[in-house]
Amino acid sequence: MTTEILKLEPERTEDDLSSLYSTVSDVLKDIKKEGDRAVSKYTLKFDKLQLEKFLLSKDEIENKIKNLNPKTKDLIDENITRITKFARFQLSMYRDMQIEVDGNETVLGQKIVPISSAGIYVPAGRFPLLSSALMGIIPAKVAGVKRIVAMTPPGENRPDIGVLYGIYKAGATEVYTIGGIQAIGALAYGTETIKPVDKIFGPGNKYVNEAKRQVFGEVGIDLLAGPSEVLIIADETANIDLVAYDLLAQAEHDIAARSCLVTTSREMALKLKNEMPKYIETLATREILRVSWKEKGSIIYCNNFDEALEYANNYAPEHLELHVSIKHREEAFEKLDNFGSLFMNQNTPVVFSDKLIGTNHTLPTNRASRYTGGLNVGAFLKVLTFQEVLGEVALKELSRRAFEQSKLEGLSGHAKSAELRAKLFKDIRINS
Ligand code: HSO
Ligand code: ZN
Repeated sequence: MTTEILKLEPERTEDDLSSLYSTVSDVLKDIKKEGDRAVSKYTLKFDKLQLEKFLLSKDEIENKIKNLNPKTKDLIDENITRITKFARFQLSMYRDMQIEVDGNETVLGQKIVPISSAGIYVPAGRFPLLSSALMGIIPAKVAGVKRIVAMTPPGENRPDIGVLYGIYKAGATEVYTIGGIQAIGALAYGTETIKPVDKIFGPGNKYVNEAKRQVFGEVGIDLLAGPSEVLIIADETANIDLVAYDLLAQAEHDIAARSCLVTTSREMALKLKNEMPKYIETLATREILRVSWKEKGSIIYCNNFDEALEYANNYAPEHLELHVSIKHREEAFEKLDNFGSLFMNQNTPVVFSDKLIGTNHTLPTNRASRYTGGLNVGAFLKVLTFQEVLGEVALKELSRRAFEQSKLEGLSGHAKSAELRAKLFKDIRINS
């Protein structure tokens, strides 16, 4: 192995998971039992707010967003157009279809149906991310979900007016100012004034994530999005400024955000190791960056490109940027298969997909890209199957086989159900 670690993020220290578990489960239990009263109680406890009601009416929303400056509206409107376009394109690969087997006597098929209600959690972190709501609401709308419930934390200047504009324009049908565990509990169990939803989507802090994990089963969930990550693969052709700022663009999210450079250029690796502090000082988010780069930044030098690809596949990052030659780009595209979203060349930074390029920015973190991709229209759809036996020849054969198998398994009810079918065949193709 010729990989050399020039800078590695320190070992992860595990949070006290048992106290997280019990805090969340206590709140959820209370919300399940006490409904609105518990939501109010925890809003007072965690958000320090005594709220009369949580629902924002259409009039209230329109009143709040009417003074949003036209430039911000234009940015959000264009994002909506582009994200919608890609979600529609993704929808086009889902089709109702059927196939005839057994000499056309048996039909097997699938029917695509949207879930009927979706809860979209819209976090309100240190920075108001104007696109976050769009990434959950737009694919829901495109999929045909009828009831789209947005929940976002209350507080001073919350919801951010731009974010609220996005929630409204993207197509939420109900908007509540509820945050954290309370929001996930209200969405999962419902309260006297809020109907529960079928599936909960959207990123959040560790409490939101844990709450989503605990309500899974009662409702569906999308994925558990943790702190943001980027891994950049750079060869000798890369531009060091672009690499440095793209690492920092990710690291500035919060002190837990992770940035990793994997490079076949030893010169670049050494230079960035030394110069990153200088790059950091050029940005207004330097206070966060100093911590996140120190705690979570890494630089890995690989002696050959294959090793760089292997390192990336094992890291399984949320975002993966390629700053490499055309030859390496083709090789990378073929061999990389663990990433939330891939940024194919140095003209295509993560910030484009964060905001507007059109692909979804809610992506798997914490190595979850080993087993899933990011949020997409398919998460709002159910692929339901059906089958129909039409002819007697097919029926006899299916009946015989199902009967025999049921006997082998000791399931006599199943055997009877199969056997009777053959005896009582009815040709439903003949009008009766
Ligand atoms: N990088 C974040 C999304 C985002 N960043 C939006 C800025 N705006 C998670 O993928
Ligand atoms: Zn970002």
